[in-house]
Amino acid sequence: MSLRPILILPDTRLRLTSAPVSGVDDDIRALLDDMLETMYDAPGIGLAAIQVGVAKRVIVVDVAKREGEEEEDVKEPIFLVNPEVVKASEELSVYEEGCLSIPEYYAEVERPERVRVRYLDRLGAMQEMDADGIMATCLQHEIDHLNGVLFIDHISRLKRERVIKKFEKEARRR
Ligand code: GNR
Ligand code: NI
Repeated sequence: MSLRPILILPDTRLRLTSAPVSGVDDDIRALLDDMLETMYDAPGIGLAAIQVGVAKRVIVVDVAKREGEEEEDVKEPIFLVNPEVVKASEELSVYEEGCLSIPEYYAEVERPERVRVRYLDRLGAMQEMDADGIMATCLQHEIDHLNGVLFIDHISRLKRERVIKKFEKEARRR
């Protein structure tokens, strides 16, 4: 297992459409393990493969509560290959989102409150999961990444252009 560097806005690879995975083999499992380690290290609650420069339809999430210090080690990782939203509620909800590829910027995004997601697990078996709350938000945020979509695409154009300009300026300084 190893940590991989996370791509930061305005890296153009974040706008790629990731390709479906043809089968879950040991290489994909190694990628999933590196992604999980990278996500926990960041720390974050989700990560898409394109955020470490790999344009494959692979995500990891762990939204387990970590309120007390004692619960720091409670890990509930979920590995999703070729995830798709097969059903979304009409009811919407608003969450304050952030993204490891847009560090230290947060904004409210409105999305379906509940989703059903179909995916392959780390053994390649087809699964379906119903999610709500932060899990539903996180899954939609990650699946967006697979389509080159960032959470700032769901906010006002004024705010989006402002944050993109800020990160372009940062990138020029580095
Ligand atoms: O760590 C993350 N937190 C988060 C908070 C609200 C909504 C979505 C997320 S996902 C984000 C990690 C990330 O960038 N995943 O792509
Ligand atoms: Ni993100």
